[in-house]
Amino acid sequence: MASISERTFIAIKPDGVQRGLVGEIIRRFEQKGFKLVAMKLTHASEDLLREHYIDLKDRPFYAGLVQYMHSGPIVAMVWEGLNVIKTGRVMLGETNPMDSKPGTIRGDLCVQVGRNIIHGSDSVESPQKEISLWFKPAELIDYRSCAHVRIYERCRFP
Ligand code: IDP
Ligand code: MG
Repeated sequence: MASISERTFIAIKPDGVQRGLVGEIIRRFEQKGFKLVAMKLTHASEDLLREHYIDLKDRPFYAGLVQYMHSGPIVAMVWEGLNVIKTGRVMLGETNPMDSKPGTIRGDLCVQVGRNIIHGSDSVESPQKEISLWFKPAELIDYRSCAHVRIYERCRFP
C-alpha cells in the first residue's frame, strides 16, 4: 500500500559534486515536497561501491563504474514521501541522458551514460538494502516536517 513514509536512496555522484550540481539537485527534491531524512558527503570505498552495484558485476562497464564512483566525494541522501521511489526515478530521467526528457535531472544536466551524475533506487526492494549499506540507523533522522499538513491531503492541522 502507498505510504507517505516510503523512503528511497539518492546519491549525487562524483561528477555531480565536482560540477557544482549539489544545490540544484537537492532543490528539486525539496521543492517537490519530499522530506530529507539523511545526508552526508562521503568518499566511498571501492568495497562499498562494488557491493552497491553488485547486480551489475557481470556487465562490461562494472569496473569502470566502480572507478568512476570512487573518483571523488558523493552526496548520499535518503528522501521520504508518498511514492518517492517511483517519482524519484521519474525526476532522475532515464539511465542514459540521451533518452532522458528535458525537465528531468539527467535530461537537463548531463550528456553521457557513464557520467550521469545521480543515482536513485530503482525497485521497491533496493532502498532498504542501499540505505543500510550507506547509513547507520542513527544517521536517519526522525522529525516532523511543518510542511507535511500542506503537502498531504489526509493530515490533520496541528
Ligand atoms: P540506473 O542508475 O538508472 O539505475 P543501472 O542500469 O542500474 O541504471 O546502471 C547503474 C549505473 O551504471 C548507471 O547509472 C550508469 O552510471 C552506469 N551505466 C549503465 N549502463 C552503462 C553503460 O552502458 N556504460 C557505462 N556506464 C553505464
Ligand atoms: Mg540501477
